Amino acid sequence: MRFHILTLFPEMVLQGLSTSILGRAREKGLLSFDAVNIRDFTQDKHGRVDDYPYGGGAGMLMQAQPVYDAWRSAVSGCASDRPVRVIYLTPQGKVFDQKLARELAQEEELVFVCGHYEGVDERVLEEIVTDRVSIGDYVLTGGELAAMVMIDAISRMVPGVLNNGESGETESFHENLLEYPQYTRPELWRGRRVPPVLLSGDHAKVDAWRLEQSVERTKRWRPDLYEGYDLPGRALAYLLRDRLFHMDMIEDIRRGQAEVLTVREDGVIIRDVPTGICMITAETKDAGERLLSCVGTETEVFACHQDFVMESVAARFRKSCVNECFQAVYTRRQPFPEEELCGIRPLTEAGLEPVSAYDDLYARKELRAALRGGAVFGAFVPKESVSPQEEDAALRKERVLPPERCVGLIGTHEEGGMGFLHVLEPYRRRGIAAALEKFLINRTLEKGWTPYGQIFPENEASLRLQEKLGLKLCKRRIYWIS
Ligand code: 4GM
Repeated sequence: MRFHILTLFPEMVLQGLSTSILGRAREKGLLSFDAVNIRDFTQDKHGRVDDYPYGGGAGMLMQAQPVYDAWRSAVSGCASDRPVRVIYLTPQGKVFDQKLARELAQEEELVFVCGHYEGVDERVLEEIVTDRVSIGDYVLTGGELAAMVMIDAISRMVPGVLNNGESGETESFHENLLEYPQYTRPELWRGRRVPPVLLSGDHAKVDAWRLEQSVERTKRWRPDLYEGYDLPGRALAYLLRDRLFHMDMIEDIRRGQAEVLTVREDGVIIRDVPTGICMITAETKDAGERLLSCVGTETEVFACHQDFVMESVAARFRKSCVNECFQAVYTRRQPFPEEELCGIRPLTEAGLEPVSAYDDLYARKELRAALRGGAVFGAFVPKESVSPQEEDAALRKERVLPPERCVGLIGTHEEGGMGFLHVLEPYRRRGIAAALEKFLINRTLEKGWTPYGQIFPENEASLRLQEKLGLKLCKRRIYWIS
């Protein structure tokens, strides 16, 4: 990786980067440093590169032309196929962090512009700078130290720079945690002992202790960092306190399709990534409001676990269409015996035609999405008779009619719940709905998931079916609002 540093003090930068790990990486050819002296590009016969600010004010500004020409010179030799990123170090920039270090370490070449005096003529910044970055909320006498801080953090992410074979990358799990305390010999120093667990030789215990220390330190010293730590794990710990009620959110996280937005002591909000649906639970109206404050107005659908949260959503996002549901969860792990009552097979969009009786259902875009995703199953029975219209259609399209008809269906909503359960009127009361649900429960269990569904409180037939199949019903309502 090649760094170009535009500066009035090239020797300061080169000295700082020539020792220790970065110096060795440069000798190995992994890194190279090109310090470009901005003063070499002045057109002033006295070698000046600064002047007074228009409009008055204290101090001097670096002029545009020498900076621009220094940049031209630095990038003239770059063979890169895309424009080289140019970073301007300024207290007004976006604050540098590990994420940006990781991102910049992917580049082949980088240019750093180090300002002095009171800053740099805005026009050259507009012309060449791609990223304005600050290393923290304080002011330095020049941009050089800030550039060197960034170069150090970026370089250690370049493969091979750290000699111990480590990637320089912390595990993503540890990303938002502070380091645990470390100890070396002697065991006893000025009356202070090394924590005994570290001498126990029990690696699992050592790991657990270190994690606990990291978590405690982060909570105490960097609560801002802790907010982003292990969001899925912390969300699950909260939601599992009321498992039936929160199974929709729990499963969304476990199935790996949730983005956990915020976890608080008194509530959780997640987004189902495939659908964009937000699911939220909160203990108080205030907690709900705080959770909702991190959601953009683009969200179309919310699943709220409390009426007061639903009211906040209605007020905040101007939504009014509300559906209330109970949640039923199949908490046993055993599958049902596979029955031979009727054939159950995946239903595709092409399979729509023989089931025109389901027009109302198919009008729902969720069902069409589920069909496309292969998440819908049909119950098929032998055709007793073929209507003249069906025969006619088959002849026109020169294809053979299937010998069966689809008389019922069930599917999995994109966000995870079982649903769409429907059986044609003449085929009801013969156990087809139960067979369909047993079938889908078995398929869901095979994936290692917990089957659950949401039922309208007035759908008594479905509530009876859930009870018959042994699902546990949670009678607290979930409010869908869109
Ligand atoms: C003002 C404008 C960067 C000052 C441009 C540079 C702090 C940071 C300077 C400049 C700086 C920082 C030089 N001080 N927080 N001083 O990253 O280049």
